[in-house]
Amino acid sequence: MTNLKIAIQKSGRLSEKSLKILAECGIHLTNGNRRLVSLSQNFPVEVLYLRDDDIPQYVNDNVADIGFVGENVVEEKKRSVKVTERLGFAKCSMSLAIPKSNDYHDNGFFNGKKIATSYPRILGAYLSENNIDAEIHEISGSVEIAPGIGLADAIFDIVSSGSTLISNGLKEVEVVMRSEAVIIESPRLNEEKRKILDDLLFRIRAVKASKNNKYILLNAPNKNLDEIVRLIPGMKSPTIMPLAQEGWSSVHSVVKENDFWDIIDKIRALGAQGILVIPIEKMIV
Ligand code: PRT
Ligand code: ZN
Repeated sequence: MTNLKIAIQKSGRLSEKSLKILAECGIHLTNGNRRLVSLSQNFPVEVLYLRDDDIPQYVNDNVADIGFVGENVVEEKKRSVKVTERLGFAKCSMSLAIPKSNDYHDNGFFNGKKIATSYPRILGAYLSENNIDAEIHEISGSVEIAPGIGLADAIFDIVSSGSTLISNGLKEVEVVMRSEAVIIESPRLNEEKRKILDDLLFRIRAVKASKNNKYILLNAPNKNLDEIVRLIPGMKSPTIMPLAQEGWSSVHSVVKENDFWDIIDKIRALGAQGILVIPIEKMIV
């Protein structure tokens, strides 16, 4: 039987969340202790545990069929893999940072400077696009300490909260790219594997949609029903049921998490009461 081989980071920032997505898709893995490979008894996949830097290469070479990895790593490794789905976690920027006491006006600052990074390819592309003549100093870890010990004038690294920069006396001055975890796929999937991937993506999208939406129930005065329904159109249209109390209805619908507070204010102003908001576990649109 064919299994879709999924590469996941063995241990690091992406590991838990990648495994959680599979679990939320109802995929149970045996031997969850991440030795080398886990199999699933209820879905045709097997999981390979790798260093994140190796994932694009393994997917490119068809050792794995798909991989869960940061976009920054995909960009740096430049293999012929395709980004299939964005996963919305491990969000970060790839940024240039300099000692906070330096004046900065524009990226011309970097001309003639030495920049330490673990991402020479992304940085190199940025410098040449911007006609900046700087020296790239490649180091594999603790990039943020390079200016402090006189190894470089600036750094190009991952920034998320920014606290690592602050504690090293640096400031972010240019965001070169934004990144999040993505699924990449091999350029050579056969039909059987493509079908498994499509089934997996169907489940992943249902899980993602459920997280971005909430189920909402409320009581509304009938005189404002039309306006309220316009604000919470739901998936097709809301369910409306009469309340025992004359002149009132119960409205059930789905709202987007991002629009939520804005909508709540508006429907309250239209007289909605007893508003209940409930998380959705899976959502098939
Ligand atoms: O061992 P392996 O090679 O598999 O793992 P790794 O150590 O190379 O990677 P890991 O687990 O640290 O990160 C995996 C991926 O998570 C990265 O490639 C990014 O796509 C993503 N990611 C998201 C981050 C961060 N946020 C992040 N903050 N990766 C690293 N960091 C580092 C950053 O370099 C900084 O030094 O965390 C530090 C703290 O960041 P601040 O700004 O929050 O202080
Ligand atoms: Zn790594």
